[in-house]
Amino acid sequence: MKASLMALALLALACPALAASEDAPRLYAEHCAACHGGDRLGAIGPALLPENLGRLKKAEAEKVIAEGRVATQMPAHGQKLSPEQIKALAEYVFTPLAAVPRWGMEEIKASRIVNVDPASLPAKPQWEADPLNLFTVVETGDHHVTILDGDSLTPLARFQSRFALHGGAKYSPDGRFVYLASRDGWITKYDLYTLQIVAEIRAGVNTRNVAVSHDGRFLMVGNMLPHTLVALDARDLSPIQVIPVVGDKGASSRVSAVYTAPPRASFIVALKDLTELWEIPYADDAGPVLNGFVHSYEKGHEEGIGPDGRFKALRITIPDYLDDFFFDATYERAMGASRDGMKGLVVDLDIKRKVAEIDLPGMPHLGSGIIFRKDGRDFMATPHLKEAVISIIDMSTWKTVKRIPTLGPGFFMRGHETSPYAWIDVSMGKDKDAIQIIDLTAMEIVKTLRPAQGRTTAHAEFDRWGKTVLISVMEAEGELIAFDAASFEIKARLPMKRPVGKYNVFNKIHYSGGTSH
Ligand code: DHE
Repeated sequence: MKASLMALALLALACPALAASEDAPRLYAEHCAACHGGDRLGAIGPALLPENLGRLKKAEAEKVIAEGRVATQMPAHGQKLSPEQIKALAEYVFTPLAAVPRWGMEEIKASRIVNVDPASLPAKPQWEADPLNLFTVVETGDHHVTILDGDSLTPLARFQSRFALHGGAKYSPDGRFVYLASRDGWITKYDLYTLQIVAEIRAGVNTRNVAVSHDGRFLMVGNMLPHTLVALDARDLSPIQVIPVVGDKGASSRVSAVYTAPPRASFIVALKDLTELWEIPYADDAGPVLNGFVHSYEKGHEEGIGPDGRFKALRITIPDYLDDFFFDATYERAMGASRDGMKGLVVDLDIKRKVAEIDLPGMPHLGSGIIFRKDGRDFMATPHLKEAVISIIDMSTWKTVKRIPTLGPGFFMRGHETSPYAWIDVSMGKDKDAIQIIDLTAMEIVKTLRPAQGRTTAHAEFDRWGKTVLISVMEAEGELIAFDAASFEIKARLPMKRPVGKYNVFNKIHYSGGTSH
């Protein structure tokens, strides 16, 4: 024993990297735990888990440890730690935890912060602007959110957000409140009328996204860690129920996405590790309806899931795992992107099974797709994360009617009921500074813009009238560029810190076919 310890010590002397990696938990406890939590689940700093670090590369993590992060409380450690120690720490935070951390009702409840009694809020906006033409702009560069007046293109407010907000901001049905989700599981409720945070709660350790019921009463949070869905009361974010995401054979799963299906009064949930799509009804009469429904189907195919409580889920067995999905205009069908990235599945939510396959290679980012009407029919258009193409699918036949070649693979796509054009980015390819505009009638690209040469430019969003389009220059010292939607001329440039997404109140609360929900 003594000999092997001695050998290790000698080896460590000869190899500082080995010494540092052996020491990583101690280094973490000494330099990181106070802010990021001894369990790496986050405290005043974000959680340091591979799932939460998302697209951050190890080399970037090393740079942050060495140099700190501007405009945050993250200090530089380059003077205190050797390069080997910094490397070991980066390696350590990218190591998955040995066991899924507990984050149940007790922990969720204890995390809730209520800043304002929602009942005490004034009935009217405390500022002059069109409340339905506001944009919520998420700036991940310094973890802030800007509330922008969509008419004057001037900010009404800017506030610090939780670390790494991700996914679309969601609004209450009247457009008054905005709900934001961070990758760390924090859900924030912000009042646009008084420009203040109403309440916050940590619903998970690593959250995928949040949906708001169309009647504004509930929020459903989909988590990756732990494997749960968490229902919240939209008024003050008090937790109602934690639903374990467990399949009929007992295996649990991460949530791929949860979205609201308004005409069904239900949440629809796709899962990363189970070949099931879940529907969770939230109408007051859902209980009895659900029970009747459950018994009318064969056990194992569909049944109520979860502990007793207000919400129960129905499962639909499907042939593949879904990473992302999208609805048709009636919300009777969900189109999902399959794991192999080769095809899309169409699942009929009423007859509860897959009804068609769509020829969709190249990992479509379906949540970013749009629906538009042409010749009296609905078409769906979607970008692909791995292919330089936009696919257009006739939603009555599920046939791909056109593949429009683009300058590169892209993330996002946007249209608007009043505009003949859709705007796409090609930010996953080498022409990451280009924005391309598609004429939806001709189904072809009519214009390529490069408003900020050499800089990553992505994510369009129309204003409520379809007259202005906002685009992000997604760089640390980035900007929001406002274009005239018809002439494609620049109307304004607003400096921002890596603005990622922007969400127009009117378009979201009216479930515009041209934007995400
Ligand atoms: Fe996103 C939305 C999944 C990486 C920026 N992204 C979403 C949604 C999903 C998703 C399921 C819909 C949530 C909603 O609106 O309720 N995103 C994924 C991934 O699987 C992926 C590829 C890997 C991951 O890290 O999770 C991924 N996403 C990114 C990024 O790297 C982006 C560009 C920068 C970032 O901040 O993380 C990014 N995702 C966005 C944005 C939206 C989004 C801006 C909202 C789009 C919208 O307009 O609604």
